[in-house]
Amino acid sequence: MTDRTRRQLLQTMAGLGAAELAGCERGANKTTTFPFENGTREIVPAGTFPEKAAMILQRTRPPLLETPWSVLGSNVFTPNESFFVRWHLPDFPTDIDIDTYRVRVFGHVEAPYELSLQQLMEGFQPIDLAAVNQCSGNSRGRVTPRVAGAQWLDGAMSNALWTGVPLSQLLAQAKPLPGATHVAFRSRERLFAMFPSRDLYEKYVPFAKANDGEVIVAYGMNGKQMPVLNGSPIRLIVPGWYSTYWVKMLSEIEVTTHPGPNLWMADAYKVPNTPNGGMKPGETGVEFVPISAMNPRSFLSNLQDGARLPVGRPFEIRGLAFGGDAALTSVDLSSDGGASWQPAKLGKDWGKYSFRLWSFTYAPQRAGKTTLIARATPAKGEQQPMVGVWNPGGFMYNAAPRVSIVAG
Ligand SMILES: Nc1nc2c(c(=O)[nH]1)N[C@H]1C(S)=C(S)[C@@H](COP(=O)(O)O)O[C@H]1N2
Ligand SMILES: [Mo]
Repeated sequence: MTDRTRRQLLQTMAGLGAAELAGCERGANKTTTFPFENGTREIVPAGTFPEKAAMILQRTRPPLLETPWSVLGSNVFTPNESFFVRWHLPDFPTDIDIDTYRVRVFGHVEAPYELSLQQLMEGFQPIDLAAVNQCSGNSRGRVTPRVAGAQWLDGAMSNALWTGVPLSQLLAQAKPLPGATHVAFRSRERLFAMFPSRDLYEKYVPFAKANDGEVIVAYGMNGKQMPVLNGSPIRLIVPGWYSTYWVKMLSEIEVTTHPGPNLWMADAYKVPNTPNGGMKPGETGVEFVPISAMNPRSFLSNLQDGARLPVGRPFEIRGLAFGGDAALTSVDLSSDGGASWQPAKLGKDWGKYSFRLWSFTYAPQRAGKTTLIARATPAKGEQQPMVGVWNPGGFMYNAAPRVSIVAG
């Protein structure tokens, strides 16, 4: 993002005061049906939610909006207006005064300070970084046995090119004291808090991760301001980690000497302390830890179960994939139940935290039904598994996608 667009961003943000959450008058809207029980969802038309295109409605207040696969599956960067939305608390600000907005950097530091948006944008060297924002519960509807929580299909994730200031620069200016272990991030929802211990969104990230130079306080999203619902004017980007850490409307950055004994860290968003975050349903004595790094995933974009393909004629299968918290090294396809694999052609590499498009030319050899499986392999860590992990939160699901086609 150039200096000029940064200045323009400051100006356009001034217009945000008008953004009001739509009253959601809904009548005979379209629906879509996900491939699981109780899977029918309404598709709300463009403009139902401010700055948003047509979205799959999971919940109105606070909004949970899933990105339609027709948009997600064919774009390396998800357009801002189609980027998925997830809020936990109903009362978040929809009216932001960019002149008085401040972010405070304080806590276990020698030199606490606060910044206006202008100081953040003009006083530091920004970077651009492509990164997938994925909800820990993405694809929860596919988890078996079923678990409670938002029953997303695969659209609780999106990818953007983020512009902002590496958090390491902001921390350096505050001069952290010896003994700092974590950094806490809080958002503007707390200004609305009636019960401060619960009505506040707060996450803690280990200090070393927060200070790694890739964690960003972002103000730009795909070269534009971010929609209010995606955290305007600033949000945290934790590349490679689930989006529960990507605090929107960020207003406090506190260096701490503890991991945060609050609801969001101690109770919610915890996974079994096993290599893949999975366990057996009903298993006891399992140790739980806060969720962190994402695992690899691949998706098929242009084939649905039951698709008919002519025998012998090449068909270009398309999809997208990402490596989780490591680079994606390959996407491979199998048409024999996983006995043998052939590599897909990978599209442009936008960096290790980004979506990557892929394609694979497939010509069915004989008539009949065939199951195709796609599998992502990251530079480090486990390959995408054939069976999705299970845990009581329905987190980290990443089974290799499969689709049955009929050749004839
Ligand atoms: N302030 C604030 N930030 C938040 C949340 C929230 O409820 N409040 N939810 C988190 C979770 S769990 C998700 S999945 C992402 C969703 O980001 P998005 O709405 O931009 O897609 O925001 C994260 N950051
Ligand atoms: Mo989430």
